[in-house]
Amino acid sequence: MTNKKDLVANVRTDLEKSVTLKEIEDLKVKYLGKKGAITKLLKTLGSLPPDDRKQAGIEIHTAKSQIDVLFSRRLEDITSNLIDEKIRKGTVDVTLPARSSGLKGSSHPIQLTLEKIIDIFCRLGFECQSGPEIEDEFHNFEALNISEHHPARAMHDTFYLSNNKLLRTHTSPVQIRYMKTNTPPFAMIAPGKVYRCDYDQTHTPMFHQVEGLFIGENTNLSNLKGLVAQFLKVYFNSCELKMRFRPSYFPFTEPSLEIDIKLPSKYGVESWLEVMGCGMVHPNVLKNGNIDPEKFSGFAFGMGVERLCMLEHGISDLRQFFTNDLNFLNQF
Ligand code: 2NM
Repeated sequence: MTNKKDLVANVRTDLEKSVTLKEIEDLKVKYLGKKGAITKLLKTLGSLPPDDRKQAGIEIHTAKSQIDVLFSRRLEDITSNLIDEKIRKGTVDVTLPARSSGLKGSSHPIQLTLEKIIDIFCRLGFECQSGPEIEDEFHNFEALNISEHHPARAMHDTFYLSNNKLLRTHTSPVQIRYMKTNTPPFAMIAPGKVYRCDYDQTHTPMFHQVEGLFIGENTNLSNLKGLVAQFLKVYFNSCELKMRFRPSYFPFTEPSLEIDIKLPSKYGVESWLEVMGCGMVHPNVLKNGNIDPEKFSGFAFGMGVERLCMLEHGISDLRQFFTNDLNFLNQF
C-alpha cells in the first residue's frame, strides 16, 4: 500500500510539472477519480483489522484534504498565469462589448421633474443659475431679511459646519449673488439641492428646490400671478387648472402668498394641494443685492421638487426617491 505522505508528495510534484488545465484534469482523475489512488486506498479499509480501520480512515481523509488544497491552489495559479500571459501577449480584446447585466440605466424621477420645471421656465425667458451648497450666514439668512432670532435660523433646522459655514437651507443665496452681479431687468431660476435637519415621513435632510426671481421696473403682483399660473398650467398640462392664492408670510417677500392647486381628476386627488410659495421681493432684500428698491421691484417664488414629483406621479412615500429600488425607478 502506498504511503499516504508519499501520495501527497507525488501529487505535489505532478502538479508542479503540469502547466495546462487539461493536465490538471488528468491528474485529478489519477488521484481523486473513481479509479484513482484515494479511492483505491479507501477500498483497502475493509480488509484491515477492525482496530486499525479508524486510524487508517483518518489518515486517508487527511491526505485527501491536503490533495484537494493542492489542486485548488495549482488551478488558481495556472488560471492567473494564463490570464497574465494573455495580457502580456495583448490577446485581450478590449474592444469587445461588456457582458450585459440586462439592466438599463434611466434618469431618476427627481431629475426628470427638475428638467421639466427648468424647461418650462427657460421657454418663458428665465436664465438658469447655480451656486455653492456650502454657504455663510450672510447669503443664507441675513441678506434674505431673516433676522438673527428668526425660527428658521434655529439649530434644529440648519446644518452648521465649522468656520461659520452652513449647508444652504434654500437656493435663495444664488439669487442674492445674482442680484449683486447683474443689473435689472432680469429673470432667473436657481434649481438645486438644499439641506435641513429634519427627517420623517414627509421630510428628508436633503431635498431639491427650484426658486425663481424676476426684477424689473414696475413689476407687480399681477405679473407674479400670471407667470405662476402659466407655469402650473403647463406643468400639469391643463388649461383649466384650478388654483388659489393664499396670503402667507416669508421674511424675504412682502406681500407673500402660497399657491394651492386642484389637480385634474386624472391625478386621482380632489382636494386643494399646496405647490409653491411666492411674493414680491422685500425692499431690504433688494438693497442687500445692491438693487435700488425705489427704482426696481420684483417677485420671487420657490417650490419643492420632490413634492411636485410626488403629486404628478401619485407617489405616497418620499423615501422611495432615496432607496435606489430598481422596481420603483424603472417605472419612470
Ligand atoms: C419661496 C417663497 C417666496 C424667494 C425669495 C428669493 C429672493 F432671494 F429673491 F429673495 N428667492 N426665493 C422665495 C420667495 C422663495 O420659496 C417657498
